[in-house]
Amino acid sequence: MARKQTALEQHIAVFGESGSGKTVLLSSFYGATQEPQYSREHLYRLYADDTGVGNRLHQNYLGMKQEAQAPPATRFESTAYSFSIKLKEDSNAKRVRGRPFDAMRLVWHDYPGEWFEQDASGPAEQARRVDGFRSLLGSDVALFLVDGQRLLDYAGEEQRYLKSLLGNFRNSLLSLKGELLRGGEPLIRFPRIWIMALSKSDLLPETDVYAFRDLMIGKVAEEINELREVLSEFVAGSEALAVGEDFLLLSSAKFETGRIDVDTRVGVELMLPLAAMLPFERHVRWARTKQLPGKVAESLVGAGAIGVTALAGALLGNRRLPGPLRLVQGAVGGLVSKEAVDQAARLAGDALKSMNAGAQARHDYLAATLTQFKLDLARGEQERVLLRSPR
Ligand SMILES: Nc1nc2c(ncn2[C@@H]2O[C@H](COP(=O)(O)OP(=O)(O)OP(=O)(O)O)[C@@H](O)[C@H]2O)c(=O)[nH]1
Ligand SMILES: [Mg+2]
Repeated sequence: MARKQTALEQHIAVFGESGSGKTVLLSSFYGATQEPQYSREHLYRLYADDTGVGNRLHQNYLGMKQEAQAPPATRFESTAYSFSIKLKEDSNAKRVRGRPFDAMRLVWHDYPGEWFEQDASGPAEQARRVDGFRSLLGSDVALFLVDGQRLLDYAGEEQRYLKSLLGNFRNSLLSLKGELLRGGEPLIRFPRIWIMALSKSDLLPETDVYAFRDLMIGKVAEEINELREVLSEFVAGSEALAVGEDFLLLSSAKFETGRIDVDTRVGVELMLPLAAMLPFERHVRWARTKQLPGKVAESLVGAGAIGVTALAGALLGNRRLPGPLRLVQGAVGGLVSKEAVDQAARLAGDALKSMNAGAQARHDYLAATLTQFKLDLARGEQERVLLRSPR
């Protein structure tokens, strides 16, 4: 009997001033997934839900790779790009039926750089901005880009750039606040993880993620706090909010004269694991360690949140495990206990590696992919490209 197709959808929102590298990042991310080696090295394929959009991104990528041509500026566009992740064929029909979801989708929201810098020209433009912003409120993770080129331009007085970057964004948020919060009611659904990401990090080869964090905290701790305060006015349960606690280095390619090397990248491969796993880990931890208002806890980890139990079930491969991991097996939808969700979110180190190896060996591509995402994040931390908040 055919059952309804369900997709686990993860949204990510990318904020950055005009020229900070958003379109190149998206094109580099997507283009690499279309290379022949990608499907050899991964247990899934990724494609754009809209073929035309996919071709355009792929074309951007090929333009860089083959003609050393960066994609044209897109400063006025606010767009959501939807990608589907299709797992390799699993021959075990029973397991496929038992999957808590059949597909994964990544929705990438590109926030136009221009909105950062200029006030809306009139009511129509303002309405467009409010709509654009509202569409990305479903994202759990937001990436806030700090432009490596601008840091270089302001070497020695980086705070001048950083203060204006954070200040402009804070102001643009404030100008949308009245219209976004109808009746002043704070939002339950809102990006709660704001990662500070250094784009074009290839221009600053000496800077690892710790140095980037130290620069941000050293120069603009106050402005980060102010941004956190403004963001916390938008959300219900602002204890469950991490602004400037996670850091990431990004480089979409190495830009040289006459050549753009798209194979030399930093952090781009972490975008998918971050979107898929970071909210899961964080929300479960918050629910455990913080006193959250009922509605907020429910939206983060309750039955209403499609992600958490489904993801935990899939990650653990719906297997019966010893110790505290007790899974209610067999039920379509991958019912798992609260403890199992907790364990799945905390899974790390050797236990994670052996779960991943086990899933690969039994060709459970869903569990293998999700555990691989967690391994990827751990490797990103080891390589000092990613720094996750300990909170
Ligand atoms: N060195 C280096 N340069 C980059 C990188 N990514 C982007 N650039 C440069 O930055 C320029 C602008 O990048 P875009 O991706 O178009 O910027 P954007 O954020 O989309 O800008 P708007 O569309 O105007 O909002 C590119 O043309 C490249 O020259 C990177 O990873 N490394
Ligand atoms: Mg752009």
